[in-house]
Amino acid sequence: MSPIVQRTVRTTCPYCGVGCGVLATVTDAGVAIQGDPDHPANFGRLCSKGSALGETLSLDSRLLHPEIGGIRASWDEALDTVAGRFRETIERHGPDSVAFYVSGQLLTEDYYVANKLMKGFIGSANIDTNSRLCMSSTVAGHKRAFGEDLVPGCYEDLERADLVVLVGSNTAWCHPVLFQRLLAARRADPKRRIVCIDPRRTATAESADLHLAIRPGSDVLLFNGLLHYLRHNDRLDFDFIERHTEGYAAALGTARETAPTLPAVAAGCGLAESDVAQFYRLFAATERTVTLWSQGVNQSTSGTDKVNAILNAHLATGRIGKPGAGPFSLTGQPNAMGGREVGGLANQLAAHLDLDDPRHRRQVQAFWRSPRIADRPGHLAVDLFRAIGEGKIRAVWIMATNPAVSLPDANAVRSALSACPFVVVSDCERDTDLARFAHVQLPALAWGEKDGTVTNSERRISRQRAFLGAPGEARPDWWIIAEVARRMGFGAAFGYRSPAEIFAEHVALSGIAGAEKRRFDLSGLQTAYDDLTPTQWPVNAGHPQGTPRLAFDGGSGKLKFVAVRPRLPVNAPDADYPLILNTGRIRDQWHTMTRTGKTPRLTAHIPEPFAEIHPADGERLALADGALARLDSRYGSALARVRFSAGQRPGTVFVPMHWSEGNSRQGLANALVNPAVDPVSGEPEFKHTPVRVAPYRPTWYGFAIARRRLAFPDAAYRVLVPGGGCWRYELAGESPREDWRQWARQKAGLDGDSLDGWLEFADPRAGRYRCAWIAGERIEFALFVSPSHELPPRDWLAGLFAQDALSDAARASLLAGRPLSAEDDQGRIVCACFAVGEKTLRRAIDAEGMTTAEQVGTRLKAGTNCGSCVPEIRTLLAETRR
Ligand SMILES: Nc1nc2c(c(=O)[nH]1)N[C@H]1C(S)=C(S)[C@@H](COP(=O)(O)OP(=O)(O)OC[C@H]3O[C@@H](n4cnc5c(=O)[nH]c(N)nc54)[C@H](O)[C@@H]3O)O[C@H]1N2
Ligand SMILES: Nc1nc2c(c(=O)[nH]1)N[C@H]1C(S)=C(S)[C@@H](COP(=O)(O)OP(=O)(O)OC[C@H]3O[C@@H](n4cnc5c(=O)[nH]c(N)nc54)[C@H](O)[C@@H]3O)O[C@H]1N2
Ligand code: SF4
Ligand SMILES: [Mo]
Repeated sequence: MSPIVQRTVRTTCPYCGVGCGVLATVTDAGVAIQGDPDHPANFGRLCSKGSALGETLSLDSRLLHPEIGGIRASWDEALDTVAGRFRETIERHGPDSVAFYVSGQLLTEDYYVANKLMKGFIGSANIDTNSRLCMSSTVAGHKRAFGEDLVPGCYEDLERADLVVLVGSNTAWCHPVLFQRLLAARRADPKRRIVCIDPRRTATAESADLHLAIRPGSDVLLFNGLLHYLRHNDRLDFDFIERHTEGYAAALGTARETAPTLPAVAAGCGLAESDVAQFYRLFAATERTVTLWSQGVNQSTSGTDKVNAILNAHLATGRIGKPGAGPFSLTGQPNAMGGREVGGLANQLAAHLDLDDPRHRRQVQAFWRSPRIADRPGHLAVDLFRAIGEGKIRAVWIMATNPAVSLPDANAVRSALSACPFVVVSDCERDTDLARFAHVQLPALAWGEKDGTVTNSERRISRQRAFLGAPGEARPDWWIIAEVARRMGFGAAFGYRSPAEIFAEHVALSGIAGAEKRRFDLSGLQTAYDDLTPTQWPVNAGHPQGTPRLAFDGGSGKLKFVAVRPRLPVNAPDADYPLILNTGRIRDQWHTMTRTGKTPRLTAHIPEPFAEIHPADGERLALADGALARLDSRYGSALARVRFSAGQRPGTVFVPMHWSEGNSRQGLANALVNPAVDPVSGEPEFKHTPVRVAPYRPTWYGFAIARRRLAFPDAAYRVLVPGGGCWRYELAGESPREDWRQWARQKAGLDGDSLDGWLEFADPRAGRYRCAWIAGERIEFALFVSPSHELPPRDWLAGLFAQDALSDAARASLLAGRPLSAEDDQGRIVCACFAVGEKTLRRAIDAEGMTTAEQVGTRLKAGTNCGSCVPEIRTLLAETRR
């Protein structure tokens, strides 16, 4: 790490779409990270992931040089190879035989250049993005209702609303700082209400005033029922409907027909009538209502219809674009919104202009001075990889996303990639699951090294600024793309020298969009790029300071109701696959874990892939809490640690999306997920796959902890968990083993016969084995094996690796796996910021009779920094009370 500055740099968090401002200070001891008190998204707060950013900057696993066929190459060789192969493929098979697959984790400038090269110069629209997996149902729903992809509201609306309805959003874990703002607003005015609609009782649901554990996929029915209820109870804003909307009668007709009565809705949604009635009454009575949604809505085969069902309720009540009232789609990735602005999806053009509008195409082509312009949509993500598998696409360039892990039916994606004649991967990391398929790997700059802009969920553009120098030969993505463009013969249009020049071009193009009556318009932006302060678009002559809220006061065409019919997910559970697999996120991991998975502080909360299931289902299936289960779908299989949870809806099982083959063996959720997509948006149904769950019965369970990374080709299940100064492996194996000592000593790297410092307990008849190796005063290695999953907790043992000298007491209890004194046993980490464990919390709550999270905070500091663990502390308090 070579510090280029010794001052504090104002930048933006690279994780979620909240888009928090970050102050990064490079010191000799590393990079200190703080929330930016002046940033309007977070006012100084950061969540557990944001505050651990300084711990994710190591270069250990980075890709630092271009590689061709896994061998280091020069930039010239690599770029010429990419340009040459793309040109050749296009000459032989036409522009639609190549594709880019990009990401909402690119900066706007990178994204802009990629889109320009593909749509304007290659002349195909085969550029799609991981936002297809994320926001595309919302984009499609917005376009149907507003004619443009617009988020009308802003974060402040959440604080001014009297009712916030969270649909399919685990905000507490996935947009934690925004959730903290929401909870603070409710504390300030306890009349405010939060309703959470989610099949699972999530941390978000725990904090809500009302939780509707909806039947998966039935949201359209619930919101059609709401529209019908609002009409029936005369709560509609007919003035607004008349003046600003069209299509009301048809939408209401369909709502009446499909959601005729409250009992019918409650039955269809699997909810208690009284709960549905309470939600409807609250919504009807509360003028200042914000409905906020994310992936429980989008990632569905009726995702676009779910979005429009929600929008219909807001249009019918005129609650849109007003302080404290409006529909609000949360974006996931740091620059999901920026990608939408540059037209990064295969069915968009650029700057909110339309691919299917010949005038728009002519304007963009003239602006780009490009030889051609794509005139029909390209392949959408899932379909794109199918086209690769079918040989229709023969060269693909993947940037800042890992489709081998994050696309549904991952096994099919992997076979498509291995059949593809030419795969280019731009990434910061060297050894991802995707890298194995790459013919050329291009090293990209990472967060902290690159410069550009991102746009958050409330349309706010912020700068990401570099505070570290470029490591190795890594380069910014925009530079890599522009160099390939130049080598393909398009140099004149790609001669950028800085992200500022690209941004200026993007701003100029947005002016054309503004003139075409698009709300997306940055033409009024006056500030110099380097000084850009967080600004909400549109920024134009009418709104030189930006626009917090988009008013719908006529002028830009009528808003449209869309008549939507409830549909069941396309793949229904059956006798062979009777449970519904739901997938999503956990609090402290980000996607495929390339950054968050490196930090012990963030892996401590939930270290392993798990399958959360209702205890009644679990017992019926002979599963045991803490043991392993095998999950099978029509597409593939996976292993996961069983977690019984009464908050899981019976008939469903939840598995996190994060684990890859690289950090687990058989922990990949998307090996199971069906590739069904929404017919309008093409977004995959990640939340609903029929599966079968059964006990997995290995011959042995175990874990190993070592100071260096180890390989376990002989374990059928393996999960890597980084610790402070050690690596831990959760293991299970199918082949019986007699020679545990030999195996352990080989893993520990010991070849002599000396048993100096070797502690061991073996009970071969029972299949139990435990050993530890102490060199001098320090523990170097430990292995625990048992025929059952019941092994000692790992946190205490792993903690010993952080010590330079073991105490006598620690030595004495090493093989017990437990400290002699219970006080030394923290248990699983709950508060990642201050490393406070579950057992410590329970003991303190119990001993001191604590009843509130505030008391816990005062006593143990837990929950007082980012607050992400407060919902969990509340659960512990409630359990202890019981
Ligand atoms: N910690 C963390 N935060 C993140 C990310 C991360 O990886 N880790 N990723 C970011 C990204 S890219 C995104 S897109 C967002 C996603 O943020 P969220 O959408 O909040 O996260 P998910 O866990 O994918 O899914 C949300 C919820 O949808 C529920 N759900 C499933 N089926 C249905 C249904 O039929 N109806 C309803 N109403 N709900 C349903 C699930 O049970 C789940 O709790 O998070 C962002 N923030
Ligand atoms: N089962 C299931 N699957 C899902 C989801 C789900 O809910 N369930 N959610 C979906 C959603 S919403 C999303 S957004 C996707 C996310 O899935 P992915 O986009 O595949 O996940 P990431 O781990 O964020 O991948 C980012 C990659 O880009 C690299 N990278 C980071 N920064 C840069 C950069 O600046 N330049 C370059 N070139 N590379 C960079 C990282 O090292 C990493 O390898 O997953 C989707 N998949
Ligand atoms: S909420 Fe957390 S992950 Fe999201 S932007 Fe803020 S600090 Fe980053
Ligand atoms: Mo996402």
